[in-house]
Amino acid sequence: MRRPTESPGRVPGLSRRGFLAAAGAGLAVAALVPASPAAPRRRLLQMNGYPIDAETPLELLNTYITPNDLFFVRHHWNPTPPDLATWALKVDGEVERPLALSLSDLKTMPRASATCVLQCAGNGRALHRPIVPGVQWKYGAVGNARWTGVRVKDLLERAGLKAGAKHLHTFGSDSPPEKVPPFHRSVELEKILQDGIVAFEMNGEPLPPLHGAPARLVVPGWAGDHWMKWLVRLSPQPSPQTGFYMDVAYRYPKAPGEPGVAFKPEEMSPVTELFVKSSITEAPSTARAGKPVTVRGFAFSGAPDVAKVEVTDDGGATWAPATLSSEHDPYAWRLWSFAYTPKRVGKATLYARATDSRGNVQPKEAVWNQSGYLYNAWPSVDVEVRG
Ligand SMILES: Nc1nc2c(c(=O)[nH]1)N[C@H]1C(S)=C(S)[C@@H](COP(=O)(O)O)O[C@H]1N2
Ligand SMILES: [Mo]
Repeated sequence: MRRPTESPGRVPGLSRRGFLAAAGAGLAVAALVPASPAAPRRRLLQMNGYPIDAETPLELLNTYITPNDLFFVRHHWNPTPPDLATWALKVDGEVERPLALSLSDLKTMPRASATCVLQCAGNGRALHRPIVPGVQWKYGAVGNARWTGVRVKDLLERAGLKAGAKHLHTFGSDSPPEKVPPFHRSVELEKILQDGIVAFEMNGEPLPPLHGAPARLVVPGWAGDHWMKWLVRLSPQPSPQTGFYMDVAYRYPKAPGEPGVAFKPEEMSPVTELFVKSSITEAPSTARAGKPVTVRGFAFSGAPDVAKVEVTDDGGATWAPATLSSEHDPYAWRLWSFAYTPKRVGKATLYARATDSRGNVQPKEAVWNQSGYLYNAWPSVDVEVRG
């Protein structure tokens, strides 16, 4: 195939680097180069690396479905959403028939939905000690939503997935400021063929721009960095994607180490499944001895279900089971409540812990790591018990 010799111009939704990658991957150059020089894209130029990052107040995460307008937002840089009029999802790489599907094409395919948790790998980073750099998420970089679209499996079958493919490379339309590496990622095909959805609806509404309109990847049970927003291209390949967001970021220690001592690259593997975790969203600050009060929260895991949530008021010597609400779906969170009757006057510290359907138990301490990923220590609240 002819390699472009001059600047390809600015193609909506495709950076020059993305263009070269696409050209290298066998897309027709003619289809990508506009006939006449394209006008510069009408958008602001980002001057530094500060993105849009916003978490949900913990006490508002008290419903099974997190409303769209309260759902946390995590962008690596200012979004440059695709032009909805010309948007197409390209499927190329290890396939027999490369595709370019419009939103209406996608909507003619069989629908699939999943109600599940989206949590940023860095949720709880602010709670690690010693402190680690990065967005100082506390509790609310997580939400539970109903995602609707088409199965990745159906898309890849339509394109004629070849046997040699093992990793799905994913690309969004956002592009970083100068000299910053692009947010290019890949997901293991085995996982994405089982559970992956290209979603164009969130909680029954068209996917909002902040959450990746017109379509994003949904990877139930896996951390948010896999959930590519503003999707423009899927490319099955034999090897994982390379680059900063694969080789340096989103890596977690294989075994715990000394807090504050950075792990070496070979001591870490990619972040994939979420860890079992409960959070407390509601608890009284005061109570009376002998009178029950209600403590509430949610719990989820990278396993499809939560088996139980327990509460202790003696530092973990004894645990009592919380009541799980009846609403649940694979990889969704489970709301729980606990009627606590304090016995003694004084300060009571309550801790919660969840156990998932594979028997993983939420640990008292999270594993410190220099990126502050997957914090999941027991949450606690203090209650002042009066006589
Ligand atoms: N294109 C693109 N997709 C992206 C990101 C991004 O910066 N660009 N951030 C990822 C990260 S790290 C997370 S946690 C989720 C956050 O999704 P939300 O903003 O819908 O909550 O999107 C993921 N998908
Ligand atoms: Mo994230």
